[in-house]
Parts: sequence; structure tokens; C-alpha cells
Amino acid sequence: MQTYLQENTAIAAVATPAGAGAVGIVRLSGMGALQIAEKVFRPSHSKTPLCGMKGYTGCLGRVETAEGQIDEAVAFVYRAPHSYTGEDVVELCCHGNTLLLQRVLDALLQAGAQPAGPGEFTRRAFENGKLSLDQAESVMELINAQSESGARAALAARDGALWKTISACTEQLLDASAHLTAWVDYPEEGVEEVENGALLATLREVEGRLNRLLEGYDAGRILRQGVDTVIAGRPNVGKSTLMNLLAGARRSIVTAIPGTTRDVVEDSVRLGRLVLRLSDTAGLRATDDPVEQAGVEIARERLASCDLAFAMFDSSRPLEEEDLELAALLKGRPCVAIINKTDLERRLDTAKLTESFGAVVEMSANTGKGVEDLTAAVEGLLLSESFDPAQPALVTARQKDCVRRAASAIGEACGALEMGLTYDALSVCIDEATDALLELTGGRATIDVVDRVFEKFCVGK
Ligand SMILES: Nc1nc2c(ncn2[C@@H]2O[C@H](COP(=O)(O)OP(=O)(O)O)[C@@H](O)[C@H]2O)c(=O)[nH]1
Ligand SMILES: [Mg+2]
Repeated sequence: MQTYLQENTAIAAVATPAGAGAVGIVRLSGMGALQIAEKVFRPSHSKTPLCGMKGYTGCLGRVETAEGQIDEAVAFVYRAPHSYTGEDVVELCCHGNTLLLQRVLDALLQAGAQPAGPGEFTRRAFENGKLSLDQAESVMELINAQSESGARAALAARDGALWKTISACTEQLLDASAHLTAWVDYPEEGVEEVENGALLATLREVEGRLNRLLEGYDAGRILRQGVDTVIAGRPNVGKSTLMNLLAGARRSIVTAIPGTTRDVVEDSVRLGRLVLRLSDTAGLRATDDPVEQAGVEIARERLASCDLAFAMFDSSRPLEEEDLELAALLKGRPCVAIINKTDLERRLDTAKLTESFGAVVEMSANTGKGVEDLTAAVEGLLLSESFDPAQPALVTARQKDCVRRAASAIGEACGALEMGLTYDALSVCIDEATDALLELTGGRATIDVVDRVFEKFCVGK
């Protein structure tokens, strides 16, 4: 990672979430950060002003302005380049009251700091060579991870697991490209001859590593963000009852009247080792009621884009047209068929469903019988045994897109080599792959790309 420390004006923001908390932190980073903080911070006991403090030290004091004291606080000082951003940083740890924190922030802005934009601290860390672009993205993933394995995967990425793999691939491609260029441009200089077999082996090896990353993307995303799961089925099969059972609370209205649920009701629930982002939807049927129609339409849209569908059927009633339509709609998609109301006398012909669905679970949403089977079926479908959160993994769609472009350019390079095309044509493909990988790590990313990464961050991070 290159280092190009910049002399940026000081920025400040509240770094902790809004609401009451034991502590709240106001962060200040950049040129003159210590001088600005010193204007509003009075040490309680220490004779050393903030500007005289060493890095990694803290001091108890008060935040105050001409108008009076705002809060008691501990000021932590970090000295460039040994800080998160690589710049001089002061963190004022105050009481976690949103109003007080806002006043502390205002005092710092009055004293000369600029308000920080979304992700601006992390952006400075990137620009100052403290983090690669993919590591910056993993910071965001770490904050938002929904499961333990998701957090572990993000932490591994933060530590550079992906960066190392991508850098190793980039090195191999740069070596190959340099060799080709030397061989083509300076044939008399005693450059070692390019061996097609060895070159092809190198390209295939890099392609293989990139393809393995691509294969793991969906499994990793599901672990980090939770599984977007839609409960679908005819009216009255027990969708809302299942929602409430899994949520452990009354989330959806349950009645014996078909067509009760019209809006999408959502909740995050834990099922085994996974977190499901459950959506209970309107029962699928033809109806004249415009409100219910809108609900059915939304249910279909959700079904088309979800990670997982629970297709529910009522075991106490014969299979109907809408049941078969649902089965057809979900063909080839990740889904579990749930045969509900098994506590009642059976009238459903399950053979047809077993044919259409890979996973079929019998349960009673009323009594909770069968939830273990449902858990096992979902884990079996979505958790590959081989997923290891410590391994390098792609954590954002942007990263996936970069790797996909690189892998496809390498595929073209291999094709060019096998067809005996010129080394020039080959170099173009290899350079394209290298560019895509450098865009991933930020080694050669345009301002637009960097802007897009950081606009998703929150202010204060
Ligand atoms: N006997 C029995 N009744 C159920 C079961 N699950 C749901 N029900 C009943 O079926 C009716 C419709 O349930 P609901 O969850 O509103 O269905 P939805 O329209 O698919 O959301 C309600 O009267 C529920 O009490 C079950 O497992 N066994
Ligand atoms: Mg319902």
C-alpha cells in the first residue's frame, strides 16, 4: 500500500449512534485537530495542555465554551501517523446524550473544525494508505454484520485476508505482463523466452483463485446480511402463524378469514445458525379487492428476488390450482415446501409436492411441531460445510464485480494464448484483469469509484 499522507483540514463528527448511552464519542481528525480540541477542552488535573500530550494517551477534563461547561469528558489523543485516519486525532468521550454530543460537536465546529461527510474518517484512512479500499468496505460490513460468522468474515477482510489474495494475483499478472512486454519490445536484450505452457498455467491459477472467491460470494453475503426469506402460499395456510412462531411474538394478524394479511410484515429472526429476514406476505389468490390485489402483487415481486422461499401448504385441504402455480413459480429457486397443519386430518396429496420441491418439511405452526426439521432443511440448503469465515471472501457487490471482470479478462487471455493470437492481444487482456483487481483494492481506483464506496458510510465512521 502506498503512503501519501495529506495535510487535510480538521473534520469532526459524533461517532456513536443517536440515542441515550453510557458514553458518546465526538471524533476530530486532521491538521490542527489538537489545537482545535484544546480551545474547548480544559484538563481537570493535568497541567499538560492537549497539544503537549503524547499519542495514545488520555486526559480527564471538561468541554466548555465562553457560554459555559457542556460536559465532562475524557480526551484521547492519537498522533499522526499512528491513528485510524493516519492524521492527528482527538476523541472526546462524553456522556452518551445526543443533545450534549451535538453541543460538543458545535463547539468544535466553532473552534475551526469542518463537519465530516459520510465515511470521511475511513476515506482519509484509505487516502493516507492505512487501509485498502476493500478493507475500508469491510469496516462497513463489520459494523452491519448480522451474524457471528458474518462478523468474523468481515474482521478477516479488515485484517487484509482478501487484500493479500488479490495482491498476490495482481503481482502474478504484473509479472506476466512485464515479461511479455519485455519479450515483444526488446527481443535482442537477452530476455528469457516466453513459454506459453508456463504462462497459461499461471493465468489458469489466478483464474481459479478468482473463481473460488466468486463462488463463495453468495454464501458469505447471506451470513453477513441475513437471508431474505419470503413466506408464500394460498390464503389461510398458516403463513402469519409461522411468522409469529419464528418471531416469538405476535407480528402478523392471524384470523380464520382468508385474505387477512395484505401488507408485507417483516422481522429478523434467528433460525439455527442463520438469521432470516422474514417477510410474511398476502396469500396468493385472484381477488377483486384492490387492496388485497396490491398485496398479492408485492408478494410476487418479493418472491422473485428473495434468497429463500417458504412455500406453505395446508395439509388438511386438497391441493388447489394456486398451490400448483406457486410450485411452478418457485421451480429451480432455493425454497422449502412446508406442509402445515399436520395436527389436522390429512387431505393433501403430498406426492405432487415432493416431486416439485427438493426440501419438504411437515409441521404445525400452531403447536411448533416440526421447527427443528425446518431449521435442518434451511441450514442444509444454505450453509455449505466448507464455508470458512477466516478465508478471504468478497464482501460487497462492487468487489464481486471487479473480480468477475478480472476473471473474464483472464479467461479471454487464456483463449488468446491457446488460439495463438499475438502477445499484444494477450497483454491487453492481462492488463484489463490487472486494472479490475487494482480497482478492487483501490491501488488504481477512479475518484468516482472511491466516492461511491464512501457515500454508503455513516457520518462519524
Ligand atoms: N390446526 C391448525 N391450524 C392452524 C395452523 N396454522 C395456522 N392455523 C390456523 O389457520 C388459520 C389461518 O392462519 P394464518 O396464519 O392467518 O394464515 P395465512 O392467511 O396464511 O397468514 C388461523 O385460524 C390459524 O389459527 C396449524 O398448524 N394447525
Ligand atoms: Mg396472513
